[in-house]
Amino acid sequence: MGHAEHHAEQNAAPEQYDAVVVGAGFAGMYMLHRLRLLGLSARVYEAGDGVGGTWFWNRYPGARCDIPSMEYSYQFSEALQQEWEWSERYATQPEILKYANHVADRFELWPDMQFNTRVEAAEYQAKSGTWRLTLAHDDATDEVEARFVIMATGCLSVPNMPSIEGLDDFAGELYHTGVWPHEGVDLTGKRVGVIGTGSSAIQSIPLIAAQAASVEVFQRTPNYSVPAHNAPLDPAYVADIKSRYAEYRAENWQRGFGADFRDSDRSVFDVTDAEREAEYEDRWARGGLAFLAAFNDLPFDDAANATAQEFIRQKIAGRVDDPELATKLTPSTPVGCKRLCVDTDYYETFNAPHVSLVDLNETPITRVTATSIETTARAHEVDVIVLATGFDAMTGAVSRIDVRGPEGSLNDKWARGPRAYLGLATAGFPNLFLVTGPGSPSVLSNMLPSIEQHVEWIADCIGYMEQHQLGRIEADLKAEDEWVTHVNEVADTSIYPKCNSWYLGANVEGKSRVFMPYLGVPPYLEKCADVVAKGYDGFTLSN
Ligand code: NA7
Repeated sequence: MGHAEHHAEQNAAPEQYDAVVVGAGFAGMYMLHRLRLLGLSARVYEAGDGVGGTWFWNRYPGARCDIPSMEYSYQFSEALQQEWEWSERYATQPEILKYANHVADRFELWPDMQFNTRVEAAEYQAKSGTWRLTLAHDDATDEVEARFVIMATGCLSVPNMPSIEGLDDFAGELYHTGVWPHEGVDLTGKRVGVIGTGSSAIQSIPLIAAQAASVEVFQRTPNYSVPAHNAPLDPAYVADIKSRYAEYRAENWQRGFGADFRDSDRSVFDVTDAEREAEYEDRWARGGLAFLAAFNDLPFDDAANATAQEFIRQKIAGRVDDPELATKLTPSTPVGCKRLCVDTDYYETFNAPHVSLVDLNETPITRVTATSIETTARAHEVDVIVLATGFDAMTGAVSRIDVRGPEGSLNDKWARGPRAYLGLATAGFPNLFLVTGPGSPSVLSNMLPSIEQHVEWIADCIGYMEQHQLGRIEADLKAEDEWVTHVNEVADTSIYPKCNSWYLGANVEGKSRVFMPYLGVPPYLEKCADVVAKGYDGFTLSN
């Protein structure tokens, strides 16, 4: 019996929708809103028991966004952006989650969202031209059918669990930053081992250290971090932006990460050494990711990037008392090649006597026992292990759904790395859209505006199809191949392929090493608009 017949036998008449959206993060919520505006029936399925996506799950101490809150928010509704009050320069996870809930209330999204429901499979039905989805909830499975499927599954939604021998035998408390307990964790007086030193670790370690009796940080690769200089938002600053919000947002579109980035059009080599240092000092003093935009060649030119590396190295040396420890905390990779981190007192935390670093390059972890993390040197006895080991980024969530198109499975197609046209659709999978999928700027941009741009593109496309009574859209393989080649060519002109980052999938064992995001917001926006202007160039539309 074929896969399809088997399903049909299980459930003779699945519920029918025009569109199913997978995920109730910022992408899924806005997608639902736009589909409703088109007059379509739509249903959102979400594995968690609330909205917010990555902000629903990542509740570790210190979790906050490192894009300024005034631009890490929706802009589709002027009323919404005027009424919402952010309290700090960088919003905390609880505040972002509150905002997500506010949006769900304000646009009455709740009735069309179903929680605690995981989409396990999506199978294209050749006869009807619809997708049949298998849903898992409350120990039961269920099926629904939809003409369109939109994967709003997020770029950082599947935790990367390290395969360390004995981890399951650990008798103490074990947490992953990406699935932190909702009730919080009291670490008072505990001996804590933190594995990983990416953004999640760098944000949480100072707060963990404030509670714990001891903190041992197990570092495989040091990361560069720039101080956040977080602060309450100045009401005058907020009022100014709100008086010209649309203009402010438009500026964001000219830049990848937003207006606050103040992208420079100068090369490192256009200025004197003193001017260069002054620029770095100024950006360091203001804080945040904008450091990376000090000169336009930092992401592309090794010699230019080396000047930024040297500057941060000096800063780390100035923040850590023990010079040997400072050296261990100092990366040797290009700045920005792994995602730059933004911290509050990360390096200073290592000056406290109860905080120490275990350099896994010197003494790798051999196994975890019931009571310790063992390295080649010794057993480190701990009560709590915090895995700050990141995510199976960009493709993890989609790859955990068994997606089968008319010609085969998506996981087979993507076995040697994801292939998608504009990160919006993938050839062989009609009427299936990806929000901020691989090959779109996504994680190399401010995610919120990028999500909105994708949702609007997809909604406009479906609206166009409805208007012209077209039932089927599929990306052309040729257009997709050309786009994937272009994504790689652009990446190869940059520093990004030069270290083992999650942008490349290098953090996940066995994952193909392919650079997944597209580097360049303005050319990407132009390309998306051009595709539409040319009647969905690179796609085949039919009845
Ligand atoms: P990241 O940035 O992927 O960091 C994960 C960290 O965990 C990183 O330091 C890894 O070292 C380390 N890691 C992963 N697996 C292991 C094993 N097996 N042993 C030791 N260390 C390990 O994830 P985050 O959650 O911090 O941040 C993700 C993004 O969220 C961030 O970039 C922002 O965009 C927001 P490695 O560098 O791979 O050697």
